[in-house]
Amino acid sequence: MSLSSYVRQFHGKAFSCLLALTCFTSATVFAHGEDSLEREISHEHEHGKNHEHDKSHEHHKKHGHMTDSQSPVVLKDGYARATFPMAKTAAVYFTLHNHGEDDLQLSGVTVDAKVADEAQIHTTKMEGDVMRMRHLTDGVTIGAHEHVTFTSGGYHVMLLGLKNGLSEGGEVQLTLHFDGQEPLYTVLPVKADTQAVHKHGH
Ligand SMILES: [Cu+2]
Repeated sequence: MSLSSYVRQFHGKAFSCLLALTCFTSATVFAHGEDSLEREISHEHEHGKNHEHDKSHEHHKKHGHMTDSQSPVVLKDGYARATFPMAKTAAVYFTLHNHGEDDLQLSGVTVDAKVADEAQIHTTKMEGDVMRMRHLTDGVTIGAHEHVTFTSGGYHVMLLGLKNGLSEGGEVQLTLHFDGQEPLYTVLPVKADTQAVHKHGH
């Protein structure tokens, strides 16, 4: 993706992010369960259109998702790529938005032990005509008011030591760890990804 199209894409999303910011961030960070993605989306709409903040807060208090800390991190469009049943590795993709005033460091990711042994932050680079992945042990920086997309051919979270592969319709429980921030717990759906070109050498 060229820089200019990246910037255009970011600016297109910035406005809706701003509208949703006030209450949406904490709702997203602490939401969990298999319908967390749908909840995030519907709440964003709710906030954007109606500004029914009080009603939404009630909902989250009732379900125990609301806390006093306001994390600046919002995870969107997350999913894990389905694998064949005996696969030992899988890739996870999402976009992380940093609505805060300070740069954020995603320092590591952990995965539910029932799903896989380990989760690593990887980057992908072309070396000649070979695509190679590298484990980013220092993590990834998300600049203030910026977002970073984890996608096929770029940054991704790699699950290692899958217990049963990942089948479409399943889910993956991940915890994202940030320097100086509350961890972000999220449950992502498993989806078949027909456009992926990601190959793994693990
Ligand atoms: Cu990888």
